[in-house]
Amino acid sequence: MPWNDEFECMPVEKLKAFQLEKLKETVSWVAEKVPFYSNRFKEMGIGPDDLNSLEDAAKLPFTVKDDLRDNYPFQLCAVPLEDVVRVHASSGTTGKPITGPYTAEDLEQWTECMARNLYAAGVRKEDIVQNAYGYGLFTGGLGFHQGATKIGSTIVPTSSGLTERQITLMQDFGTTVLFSTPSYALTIAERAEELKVNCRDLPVRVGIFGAEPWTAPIRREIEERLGIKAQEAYGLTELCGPGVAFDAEDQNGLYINEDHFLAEIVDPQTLESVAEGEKGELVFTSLQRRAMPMIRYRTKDITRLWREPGQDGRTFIRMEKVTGRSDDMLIISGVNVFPSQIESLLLDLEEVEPQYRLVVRKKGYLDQLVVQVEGKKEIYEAGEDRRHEVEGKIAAHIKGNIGISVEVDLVEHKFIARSEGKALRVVDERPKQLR
Ligand code: DLL
Repeated sequence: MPWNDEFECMPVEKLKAFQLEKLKETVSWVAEKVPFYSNRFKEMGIGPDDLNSLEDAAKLPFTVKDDLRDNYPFQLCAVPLEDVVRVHASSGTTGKPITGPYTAEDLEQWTECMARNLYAAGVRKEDIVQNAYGYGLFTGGLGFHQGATKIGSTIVPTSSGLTERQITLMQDFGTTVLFSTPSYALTIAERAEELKVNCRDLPVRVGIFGAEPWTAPIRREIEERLGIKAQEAYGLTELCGPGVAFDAEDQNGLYINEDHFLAEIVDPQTLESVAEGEKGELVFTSLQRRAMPMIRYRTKDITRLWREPGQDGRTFIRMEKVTGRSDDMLIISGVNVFPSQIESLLLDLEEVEPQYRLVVRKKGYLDQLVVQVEGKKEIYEAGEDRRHEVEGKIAAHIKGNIGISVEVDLVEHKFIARSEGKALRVVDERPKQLR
């Protein structure tokens, strides 16, 4: 049974009518309150009255991250600051941060979305949940905290880091649920193995992971090493944080909280809508947010959407696991490559650990990709010949599957810095103007 069957199982036609009503309300709200939007609507000659079906959302202008940066910190805010009860922010890797202000009602709705996510993963009142997402400006810590509070679970708010203490608390408190990024879950698993703690013997039975792309083989690796089910949370600061989409126990795509977010897929080049089921860039419009609603926000996340009757009667549209962002895509010898493709291929091979880094360099006019991956201890220590043999095997596996030639560097154990939050997978050493 879902957390909120009224919405999660709403008949599709009724859900769409609800979305249309909320879309019109949101467009009227921002047209009235946010000059940035009212100016754009005027320029395009569009307003709430032009929205007669959900497809008409495609007439609205897009919003991109730079719009948020240019209007930093609160120029896109639709309420006076005295009505804002919390501000989160995300810094990204370059430029100014972007802000996420919330009214009290926005916070409640976010909490509701998170409760749906956690409940679908099997979290209940009786659970002891260890929250190893960072608490602070990042939305992960407090977002998960609020959802678990709503369900009534016992929360252990460890935040990220201090890995040994995470493991001690898991043992001492009998943690049953873990929240963290997937890369931090692997860091915890590895440290536990070093400390000779067998996580599979601990009471922890489920984890909810997100905030960064992770492939199906990494999911299996986490499940195997921690002896848990690895469930998923997806979201972004611009919309609320985690709680935008979540999977259920069947792990078959992520249900989008459609009463809060209208999802579309567009071709990232032409920006035209693509047909349901086709891959492209995910675009969201907030439907109930008051402090800073987003109109057609381009996430840069690549996925596809489909609708079919879901687990426990859910009717929400589903999105495929996001394994890449359009801005993480590398073009190597003319071939488009996502880091996640390399990740999946590396995990096919038993000679390596799931710890890798992709370094992009310029060699003459060409882009060169160096795959640094940690060899299993016994392989790395078996000497140079064996290392070269494995490097050759990895390069051939990548060439055979995606057709690009890469240089492989089998590195020693712990060469790659361990992640406590979002892992850094790509290091771009090309001069800025040549990327
Ligand atoms: O990462 C919110 C979050 C916190 C989600 C905790 C899940 C768990 P941002 O820091 O603004 O917000 O980063 C948002 O992270 O556009 C995706 O590219 C990526 N991302 C988030 N969740 C997933 C996921 C939080 N499950 C950006 N799979 C998004 C793949 C994800 N990528």
